Amino acid sequence: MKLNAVELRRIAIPLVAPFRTSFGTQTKRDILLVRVETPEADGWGECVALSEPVYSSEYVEGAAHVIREHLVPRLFEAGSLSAARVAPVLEPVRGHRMAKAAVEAAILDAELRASGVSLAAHLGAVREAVDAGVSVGIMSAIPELLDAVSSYLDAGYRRIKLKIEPGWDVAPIQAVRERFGDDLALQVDANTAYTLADARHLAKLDPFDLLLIEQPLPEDDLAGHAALARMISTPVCLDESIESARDAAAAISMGACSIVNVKPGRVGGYLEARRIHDVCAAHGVPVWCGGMLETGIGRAANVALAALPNFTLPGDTSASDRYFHQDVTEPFVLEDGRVRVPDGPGIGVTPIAAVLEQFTTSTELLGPGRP
Ligand code: NPQ
Ligand code: MG
Repeated sequence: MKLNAVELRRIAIPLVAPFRTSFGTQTKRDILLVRVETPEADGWGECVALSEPVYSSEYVEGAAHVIREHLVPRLFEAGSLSAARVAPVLEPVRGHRMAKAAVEAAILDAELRASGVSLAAHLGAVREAVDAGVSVGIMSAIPELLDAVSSYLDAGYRRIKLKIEPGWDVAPIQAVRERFGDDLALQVDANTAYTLADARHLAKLDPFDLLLIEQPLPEDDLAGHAALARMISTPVCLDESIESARDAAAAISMGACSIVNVKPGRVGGYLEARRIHDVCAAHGVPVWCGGMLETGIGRAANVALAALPNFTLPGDTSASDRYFHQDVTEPFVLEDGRVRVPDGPGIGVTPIAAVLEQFTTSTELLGPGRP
């Protein structure tokens, strides 16, 4: 496949409500979209980097820069491309996995659209719909949290994830358990907000029978997670720590986690995400699909990934209206607590031009002739 041009488009979309995590509060999403033009088809990818480097070291302006200056020139130089060759061609560039993932996703989408194959089928999906979970932000008070959880359960969500941080953990979790009962599928996400010195405090979560605790400790502290996992009964799940299939294998073999959150952006793309799925399956470790408040473009691809066999826990694959009043594609909706896996060619959804224009803050077109 030949690459004719690459468009970088920045969009700004307001969130339906502020989303607070242990690393801050966001009220809008500033997103970089990548569109590739090939002779056969266009393809779309969404970069999950946030505006600021607070979830990981990547951030949207940096991602746009590295794509423009370092990734796209290498792809044009490579001549004929396939999605499978993108990662090898970009291998000399260290890190920048979210940037690489967006570019690979766009090329993969173009390739699959050209051949009429859905991303779900290409990745090895075994389900037509996936169970939807929802991530609930930190609130200023418990009654507000209970109202939020209640409305998500009314909407049909099959699993609740509470964001936690020191000072917002035992009491809110206890309140949610008491109000909604022992059958509620409940898990928590700390986004690295604790240290191993908090192990005895985190053991106080044991009685609440959580599905998992996600990324309690800093991303580079695998040994700490292994030690913590021996001190608490809640299963430890890693998010930020896992940037590759090799990381997943290492974390599993040292006992740092028994469950893995797979986010394609964090690990450099859907093809590496599938390798993580495979390595975890080989170890008997369940995985689930994380989310980064994607628009329909990234959400469509995540839902395709979540349809693979070892995605046995509900993901942060929520409906579009969890985050946005208006999505840039046809919206993803809950049907009996599930989201349908797109079955059209490529990611199976297409941005709505007028909506895209409305949210666009800048565009640039990169061609092979550019220095
Ligand atoms: C996580 N996602 O699993 C991330 C964190 C995250 C759905 O909990 C704006 C504001 C964008 C907060 C992207 C979920 C964000 C954000 C991701 C939080 O750790
Ligand atoms: Mg997380």
